[in-house]
Amino acid sequence: MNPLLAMLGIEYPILQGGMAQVATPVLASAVSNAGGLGILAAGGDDAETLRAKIRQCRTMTDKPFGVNIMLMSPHAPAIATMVAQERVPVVTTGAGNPGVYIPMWKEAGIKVIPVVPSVGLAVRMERAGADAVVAEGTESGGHIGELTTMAMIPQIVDAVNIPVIAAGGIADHRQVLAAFALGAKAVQCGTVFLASEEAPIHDVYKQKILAAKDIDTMVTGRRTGAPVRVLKNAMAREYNRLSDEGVSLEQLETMTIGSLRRAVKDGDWESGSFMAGQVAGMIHEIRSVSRIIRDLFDPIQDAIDRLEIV
Ligand code: TUI
Repeated sequence: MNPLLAMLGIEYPILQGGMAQVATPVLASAVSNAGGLGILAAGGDDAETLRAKIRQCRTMTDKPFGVNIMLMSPHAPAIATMVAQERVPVVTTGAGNPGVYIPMWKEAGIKVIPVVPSVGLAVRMERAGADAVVAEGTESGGHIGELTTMAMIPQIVDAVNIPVIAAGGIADHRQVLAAFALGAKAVQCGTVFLASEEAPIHDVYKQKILAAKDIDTMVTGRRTGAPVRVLKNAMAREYNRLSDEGVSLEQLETMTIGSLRRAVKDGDWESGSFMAGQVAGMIHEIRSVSRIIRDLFDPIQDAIDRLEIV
């Protein structure tokens, strides 16, 4: 039996990525209702805004769901306390080390699943009491580390005793099976859910995902130490040009946060930041969340079951 299904109270071993401004109650409840673990993204929300979203999500699903906390947000400390008060079933974290919050979350009965980009951080998270880790490869959209999913997953699987969830570069059943072959016990997907009927994003964003080819993502901000994978557009090239010219980190960060909203809400291809993973090139149709999840697992369920015996 897959240890994560019982731990998280889900039917399919899949988590939805915590995509800022995209992972709303509508998307998260759709994923949970389809048997995966939906995740509400805190993004840049303050604690009370996010609390309202948690309560709204509870009216939309009876199933468990999680909250993703972006640790670079100035609201992260207040949100960390709020999710403990609300006793959300699962917390995932990104873009930092959540170690200081883990005792409080465990005390509240929360399952804690940090997203990590390396073996070192995975080991530290296990020691700090994490229940599982998401190992997210550089194929992913948004803020990324250096290692690929293929190289990183087996190294983390060998280094820790908690379940490892693979993320980055997973959009169809072949990649899910590969992740399980590498030792992952579940997958986390983001980009494939952007191209869902339920994703609350501008239609231009969905169409740009469908039109993307394999080489149509690029990484901005490598120089500043906050690399972010996005669809290639004028905005992304301009960001890197300014970054190369030495524009301040603060200015660049402000530009990024505003530009994500312009992509998600306005579909502004000129000045929006369309975060997406390298798998955008293999997504060709908009499907329901439930269809996406069934397409990811139904063709390989027997193969996964055989792998688990090995
Ligand atoms: O966090 C993500 N993906 C994100 S966050 C985000 S919002 C943002 N926008 C602009 C700049 C930066 C962030 C968009 N997409 N994925 C999980 C993730 N976590 N990827 C990499 C990491 C990570 C990196 C360093 C996790 C821990 C870490 O530790 C550093 C330390 O403190 O040890």
